[in-house]
Amino acid sequence: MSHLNLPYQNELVNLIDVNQKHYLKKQSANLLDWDLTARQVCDLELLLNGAFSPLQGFMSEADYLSVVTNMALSNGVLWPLPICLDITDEFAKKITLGDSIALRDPEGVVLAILEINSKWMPDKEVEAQKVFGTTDEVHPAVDYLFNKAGDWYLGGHIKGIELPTHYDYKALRDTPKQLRDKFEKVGWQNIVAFQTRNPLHKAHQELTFRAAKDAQANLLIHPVVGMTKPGDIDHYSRVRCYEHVLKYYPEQTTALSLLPMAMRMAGPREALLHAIIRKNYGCSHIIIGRDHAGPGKNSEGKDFYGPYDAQELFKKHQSELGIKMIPFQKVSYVPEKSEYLPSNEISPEMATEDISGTELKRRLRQGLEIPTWFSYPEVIKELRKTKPARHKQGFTVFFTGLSGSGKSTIANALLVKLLEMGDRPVTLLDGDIVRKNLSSELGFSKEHRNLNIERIGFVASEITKNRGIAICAPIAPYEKTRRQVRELINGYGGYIEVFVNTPLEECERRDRKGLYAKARAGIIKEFTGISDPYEIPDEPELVIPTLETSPDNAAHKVILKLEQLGYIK
Ligand code: PPS
Repeated sequence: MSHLNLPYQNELVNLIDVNQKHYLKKQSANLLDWDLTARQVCDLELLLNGAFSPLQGFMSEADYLSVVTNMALSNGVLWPLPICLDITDEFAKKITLGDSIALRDPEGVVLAILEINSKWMPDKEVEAQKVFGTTDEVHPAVDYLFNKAGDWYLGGHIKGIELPTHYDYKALRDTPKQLRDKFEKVGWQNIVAFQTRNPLHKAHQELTFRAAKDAQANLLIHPVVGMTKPGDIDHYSRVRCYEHVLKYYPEQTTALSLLPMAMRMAGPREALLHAIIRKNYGCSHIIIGRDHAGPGKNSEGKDFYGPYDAQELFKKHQSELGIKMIPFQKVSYVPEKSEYLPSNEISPEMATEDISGTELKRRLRQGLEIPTWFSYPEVIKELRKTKPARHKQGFTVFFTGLSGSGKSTIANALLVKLLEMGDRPVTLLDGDIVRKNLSSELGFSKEHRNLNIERIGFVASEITKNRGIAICAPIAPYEKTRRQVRELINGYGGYIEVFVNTPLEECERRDRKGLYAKARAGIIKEFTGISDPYEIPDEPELVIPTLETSPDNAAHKVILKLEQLGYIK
């Protein structure tokens, strides 16, 4: 792999002057538009502001293949992860090499023009295996690659028009150049970067402060606020926590800046990307801790990467990176010393205390005590606000089952019981009601059914996010769509799937609306259970066999389940 003395041009490579911007904006009006996904907006921002330097656009096929297989661009420069623009099949058909397209943010603002020099269909299996070391869809990046990313990639040079707009925490956002200039102004030369996607607790403060002291350097807390691991604490709460913790560092030693990156949770390879980015932001060192950028456990319950794999890979490429690693072991609290120590400094006879992420979540969920040795009172207060105990969170009860299975009847009985309790607002999104209002133009093709469920999921997620209760009762015949709704809502509160299990013969015997008769006669096409599939839920929280359960009793079972899960007290 080629070694470069000055590998990264720390410049705002793609930004342009006002006249050019005006010209490019005019030009973009005649171009085909691509609406960027949330992840693509993050990637584009780092391309435009120089954080991804030396990249000057989305990768070509040659660079992509070289990165996937050799972890280097085709010119030999170290680069760990593919940064390509994924597009749909439909959009790919409209593209010819040499075309330019306008890249727009979700509000329709043109951020850049992409001059396409490469268009290809990636082998996603190979990409997953080589880049992430697995094809297990529990890995967030593999899930994204297989289930969310488009089937085609585009590569090409980018002409930047403007950076994505952020209305939040403007004072804490810096481009690499701005941050380097700040460092220069205050005379900071040795700077240790600390990458994080979690709130900081006492262990982190100790670890980072120690690292900076050892390297005789200043410290940059550089949290990712673009996209992190699904289920992470939202960045608003985290930034409030970072600001609190900042006060615990000696004055003038530490800076906080936000990084609008989309993480892949790619462990060792991602650690290298984190280093390249921090080098571009002017840092001389980066802390690489235990399980850096780790995605957690795979579908067999094993860690995707070894705890120190990232440090090992970093060591191999240290000379190419131009930024030094400060490796860190896991730190634990040693009560007899009233301090945190890294595991290599803890002798076997010393007792230690730890609170894992999972344990912290459990304590927050149940409103239990969190010891003062673990965190700061201001941080705990923020976390309790954002992750209240379950009985204060919103949740969605999602009934699914055949037409006539009894979903609406049970949903209505549940609605009444929850209204009687009266501690949270309750909304019923029944299949028929939704089809009359939200989805009045939709039919029953697979595409329309999915759209219908996605809409219900979206509304329910908003209700859940705002701490209300949503009761949904559509047929929702497809497992994949139900899973998407589950994932969406789980990020905001509870999701309880209830399979209303009534055999087809019984639904047909009841036939309250006379629809089964019509479906059998071929008058209604694509009727669930008759001429269209119903996929039995894989792992619902509750199954209600209606042949032996009255609606009232069924609603009661849901209440008991909610109590057991802690959503009602
Ligand atoms: S889906 O698949 O989830 O979008 O269906 P959903 O919106 O819940 O359907 C609502 C009601 O539409 C009636 N209906 C049909 N159901 C299934 N297949 C076909 N082709 C169809 N045409 C009309 C049916 O009465 C559904 O109501 P429920 O309450 O489930 O009986």
